[in-house]
Amino acid sequence: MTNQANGVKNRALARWVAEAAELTRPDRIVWCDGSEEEKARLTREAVARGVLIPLNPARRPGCYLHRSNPNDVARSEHLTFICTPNKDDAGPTNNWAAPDETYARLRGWLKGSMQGRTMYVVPYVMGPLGSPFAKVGIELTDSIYVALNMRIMTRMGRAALDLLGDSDDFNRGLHSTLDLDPERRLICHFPQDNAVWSVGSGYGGNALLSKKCFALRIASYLGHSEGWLAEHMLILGLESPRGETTYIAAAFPSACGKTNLAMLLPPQSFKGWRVHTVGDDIAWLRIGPDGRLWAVNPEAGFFGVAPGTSTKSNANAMKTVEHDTIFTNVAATPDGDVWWEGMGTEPPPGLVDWRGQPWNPQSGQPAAHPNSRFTAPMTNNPVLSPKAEDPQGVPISAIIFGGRRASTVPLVLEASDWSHGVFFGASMGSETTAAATGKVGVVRRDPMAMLPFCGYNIVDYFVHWHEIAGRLRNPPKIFEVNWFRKDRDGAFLWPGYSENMRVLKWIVDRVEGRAGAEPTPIGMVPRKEDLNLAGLDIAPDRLRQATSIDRGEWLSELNQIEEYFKRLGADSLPDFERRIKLAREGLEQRG
Ligand code: GTP
Ligand code: SPV
Ligand code: MN
Repeated sequence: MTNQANGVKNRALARWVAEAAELTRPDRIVWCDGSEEEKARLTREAVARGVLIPLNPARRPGCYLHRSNPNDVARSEHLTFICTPNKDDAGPTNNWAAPDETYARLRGWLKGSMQGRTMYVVPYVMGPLGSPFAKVGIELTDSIYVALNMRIMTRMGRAALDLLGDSDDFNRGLHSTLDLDPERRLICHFPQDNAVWSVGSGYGGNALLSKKCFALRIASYLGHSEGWLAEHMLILGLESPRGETTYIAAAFPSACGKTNLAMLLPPQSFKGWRVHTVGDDIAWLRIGPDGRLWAVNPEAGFFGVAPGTSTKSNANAMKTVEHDTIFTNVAATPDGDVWWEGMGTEPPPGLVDWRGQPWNPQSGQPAAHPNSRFTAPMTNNPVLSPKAEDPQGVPISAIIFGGRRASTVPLVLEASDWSHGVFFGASMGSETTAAATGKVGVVRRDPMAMLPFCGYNIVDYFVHWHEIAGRLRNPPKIFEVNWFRKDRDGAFLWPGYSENMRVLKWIVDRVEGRAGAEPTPIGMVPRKEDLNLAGLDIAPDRLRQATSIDRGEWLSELNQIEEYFKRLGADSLPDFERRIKLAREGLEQRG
């Protein structure tokens, strides 16, 4: 076995890599340094092995296409485990398995799993370099695709080893694709060891261990004990024509619009307003010395949903993926470009589908997989915030929770205070999407969009959210939104995308005390005159449907929320009980 440890001095790291190699028996160990030379070398090798397909350099310079195994195209929530010594620490929403047994089982699968393969040692930093938020992870992987994606998604290489020094405080991620057999696929978290072992999958959140595994599941556990929050949130800065920027964090479940909102291009009528992206998927939030909530985006790239992305819906994302992007499971055109449903162009003849087969438009099958994705460096984004690399992060003035709900939830609601906002987040529901394997379009409760990502007991998580308030002198206002309400024919009532700017503006105006609102039993809502609707083409009746609160729907919603909290054992949290009671009484009085 060759092992270019490059004079790595960290003994804890050297020992751990040696142990993993002893178990998995790779032919070679390659320590990634993050250099351009290394990128070129790994890319050449990936192309030679057919892992990456070069796209037409005239149309997509520096871009490649990857096709996953068709059985491995989304996160596998049923195969994801939190392995704490006590089952109760994983709580009622997580799959749990005992750590000792799980390590033993995985060791069995990993024995010799890298024979004939290369082990890449991928050191990375989550959070801006020099930030008090920053944390180091090391992923050992036998996937060259993972190594190349990690180079885009994180601050990868030398910088991480420099930051680590001789400390043993780093996330230990061990990843092996084995033979991609779903029967031998498990994503296991050991928060007490700051470790993740992921086997049998090469896809996204299952395999890029920096992302959902470390920056959400393990980080939320660390945040619980250290007094901060790791959340499934975008972060954006909204700049007014006067040049004042307000920072907003928003939690929506997977494939429910975070990337789109984070890169929003305001409509024509909003002259002088600009959105700046700080992050599109994950936020680490801490209480600053000023008593405000400060946020950083721990990532360095976007792993975004391709379908539905067009010049019309998200022009900034289209620009972001023009160069130096890895596409996964999209369709390929005969001239070496990419295509997906909702791109806004007709599918060209001779299209090859995400499996690599000629696509038949009559087949009724999509050409791109519904969870096909792009991996692009955040610096490609034309509206990247100048604060994206700020070690201190940005001060958050508003938090938005949102889901994908065909009915019930109105366009926007404002909470009366922090604890009401925690109730919004804890009780939210959303229709399932293609981002995880399983049925699509079923409403499930997804507290704070963290159901698949909270690395500890969800009831403790709710309490943690409540306790944060005690240390905030200037808490953000909290809102709930729903871009996805539908009419009887199944068409979206609200045009969404750029037009969501109108809701963002109301939110900023509420933060500044400039706009009005009307109280309802569910929350505060804008009256028609409180929203800037200039230049918006929407029938008054449709707007009314999008913003209305239906008594019957909400009484049934409250029953479902109450039942869910009971199932979790969260019904005894005094504030939740009171919120449900108050809302019910209010609705009943409305008659
Ligand atoms: P993850 O990366 O899985 O966490 O997803 P995300 O929350 O970043 O979702 P994204 O912005 O990629 O959007 C997912 C899908 O929702 C895409 O197909 C979008 O086109 C669609 N979408 C986003 N915003 C809107 C909206 O305002 N209205 C409607 N109707 N669809 C939207
Ligand atoms: C999500 O599913 O929320 C994602 C994509 O952002 S993945 O990296 O696969 O988790
Ligand atoms: Mn996500």
